[in-house]
Amino acid sequence: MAEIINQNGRIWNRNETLDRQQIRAIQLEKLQWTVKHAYEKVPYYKAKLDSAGIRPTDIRSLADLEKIPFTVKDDFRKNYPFGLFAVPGSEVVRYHASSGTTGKPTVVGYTKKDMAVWRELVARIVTMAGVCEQDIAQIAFGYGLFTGALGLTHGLEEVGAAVIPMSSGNTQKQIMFMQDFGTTALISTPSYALHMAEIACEMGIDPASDLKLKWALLGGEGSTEAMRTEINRTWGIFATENYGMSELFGPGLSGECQALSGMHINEDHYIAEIIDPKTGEVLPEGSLGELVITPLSKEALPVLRYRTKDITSLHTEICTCGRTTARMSKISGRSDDMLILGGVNVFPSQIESVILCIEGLGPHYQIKIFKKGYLDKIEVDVELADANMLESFVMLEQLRGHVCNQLRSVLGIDAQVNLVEPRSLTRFEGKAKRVIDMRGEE
Ligand code: DLL
Repeated sequence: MAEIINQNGRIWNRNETLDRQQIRAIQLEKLQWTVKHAYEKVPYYKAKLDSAGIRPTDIRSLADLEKIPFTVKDDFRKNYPFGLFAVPGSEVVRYHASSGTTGKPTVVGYTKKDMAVWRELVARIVTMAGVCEQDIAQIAFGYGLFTGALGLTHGLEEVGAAVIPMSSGNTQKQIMFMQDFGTTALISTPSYALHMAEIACEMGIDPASDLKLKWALLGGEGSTEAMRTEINRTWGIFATENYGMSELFGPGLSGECQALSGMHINEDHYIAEIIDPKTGEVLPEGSLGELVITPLSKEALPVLRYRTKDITSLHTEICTCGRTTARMSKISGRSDDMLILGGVNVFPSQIESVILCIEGLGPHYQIKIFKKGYLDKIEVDVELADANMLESFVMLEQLRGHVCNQLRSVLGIDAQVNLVEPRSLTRFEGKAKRVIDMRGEE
């Protein structure tokens, strides 16, 4: 049961309301434990810290964190599958893995104690989002090695909500269950939430009025405010977003409360830093940069200063919900998926923001990048909101011209824009793949 109840809803754990000094004291104590644990139990970390000239006893204040070298995804690949584990296999009770686009997957493991921490972390996120023991939560993430589905299952059960472990896909059946079971919370990626609403409409069900859905907890991929607005409108709900990654437990790292002013980080279990992705320099509060996370409670797989590649900023002013934990802004892109087009840096999320603010366009789009001669070219396919628009060539051309102009003025890029029929682009049941980069293919 949530411990604190105020006018903005419940807070699961008092640790979410500690003052900054108390949070920092907990962080230091746990950081010292984590560094020692990694140093003593993981030969790879011992070698890494030795070559940086650092002993666990050198970590005397939180400022000493900066001395520790970063961990990157490649460290996991080099140590595939269990080289970074700090406990014997007999103590591991769960494995998960995230599929990379290249090479071996990233394997992660949990002890019994890790599982209890993970459950607690997700319970907090779920509570922030408004879900409680009265709710019926339908999980539309794919079950399996992905941490999203089981992670949310554990946290939702911890708060006492009833879980329907639907998995992703089988969309018509999802809608039928929503209707028949009276589902009140949908757990999915934002792109799949949009797709499900379309299928419901096709089935003659108005998602906003024929279902009991109140909440959506969206995560696993980014989305813009415009996409959230569209999800709220079509489903008639209040959607929040949450963030995490397999190497850092999975979901449970941070989530939005109902004040929607950033995602609260569970700071008694994580230290967050923002760095300049090019130089590695730590940036001051409020700066946009790459998120680096040091989890503080991981037994099976300690990780020091993990470079997430996700671009965000941190804010510590107190939130109206009563939580004192730092918040991270929406992920605005990844340092590794930044597109460089003729020297201009562009994040796919910026293109999405432009498209979704234009009336007449649906929320589905696809970005294709290719080379013409030596030049980078970008093509954006966007679905029209209404098939009737295809009938007026003049209107279509005007709209297309408007989209091109907006992309040019906001992002400084010249894109070929194709307006396509509603429902003609690929839909995704898991994480959406919006960008197809064909530059390496010639
Ligand atoms: O996606 C964990 C998760 C599942 C979080 C469900 C929340 C809900 P991975 O498969 O390891 O773990 O992928 C991690 O997904 O580095 C981000 O790039 C992206 N990501 C996850 N949540 C968000 C979000 C899970 N809310 C990678 N906004 C991360 C933007 C997100 N990107």
